[in-house]
Amino acid sequence: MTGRDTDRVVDEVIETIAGSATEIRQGLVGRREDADEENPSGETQAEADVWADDLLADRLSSIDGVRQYASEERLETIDCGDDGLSIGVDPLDGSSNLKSNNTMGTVFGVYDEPLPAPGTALVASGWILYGPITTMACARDGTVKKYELSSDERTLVDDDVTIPEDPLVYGFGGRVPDWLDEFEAYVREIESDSSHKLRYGGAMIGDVNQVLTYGGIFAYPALEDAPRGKLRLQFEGNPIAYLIETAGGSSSDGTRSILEVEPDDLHDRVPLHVGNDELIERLEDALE
Ligand code: FBP
Repeated sequence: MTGRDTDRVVDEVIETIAGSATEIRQGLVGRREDADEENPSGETQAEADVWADDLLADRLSSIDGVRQYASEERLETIDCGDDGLSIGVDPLDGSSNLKSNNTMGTVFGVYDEPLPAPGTALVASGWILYGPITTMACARDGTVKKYELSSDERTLVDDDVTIPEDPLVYGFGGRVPDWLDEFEAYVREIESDSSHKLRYGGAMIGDVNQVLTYGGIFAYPALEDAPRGKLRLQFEGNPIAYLIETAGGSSSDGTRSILEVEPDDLHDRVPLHVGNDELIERLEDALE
């Protein structure tokens, strides 16, 4: 694909996801129950997970220049062309928050290789945050932009989002008794700094968006019984790492940037740590 074709397809993907967001938000009403099915990672799906995945699969796979659609909610990729870009999506991140009506998101990555691919193959990534208002953060061409979305408009509210220098918030997933000792010791150090505040909402996008807004660190780490953590590399780890790194922060799987992790399988998991450089450096030192 030429650079110009890539730009056109990325534009269309971003437009399509932005244009679907308010519809997805409204479609959550009446779809908060479990769907009696499991996703490929063995988690129970909500009706809304399956519905949002079908909606995005239809729309994104019909864009000319998209070769593959893949999501956390389906085992196999949808192959729609021999050439072009591949889209990896978590249609509803944090869908266990549906029941309690708390924050959720949609995450996407646009890769210029067939999936599974490493994060170095990303040409764009982003997320929708279904908060009190619907916003979109998007990374491409070395810049992160933030938009507010309404049913028919995408309004640019920040054309160069960077992670604030002084870290303020932290949030860590997984049960504390399941954390590795080295990770727990690191957390205690972060907590002991009185300038840091705990923020954890059970939806990665909500928590990572706090880090992007205020500075700090979010992690869903390796656990005693889950050495690769919980979050999926193609659909969550890579897109989040790409966006946070583009905004001037860092990502790590514990030893290196998440973008350098080579995938073995479409549904691989990865220990995820993202935030200010200094906090990620200290984390890697602590886990050594
Ligand atoms: P889903 O994409 O299946 O919702 O899972 C991801 C997630 O909900 C993250 O958003 C969140 O950080 C994490 O799982 C919460 O997991 P736990 O419920 O184990 O704390």
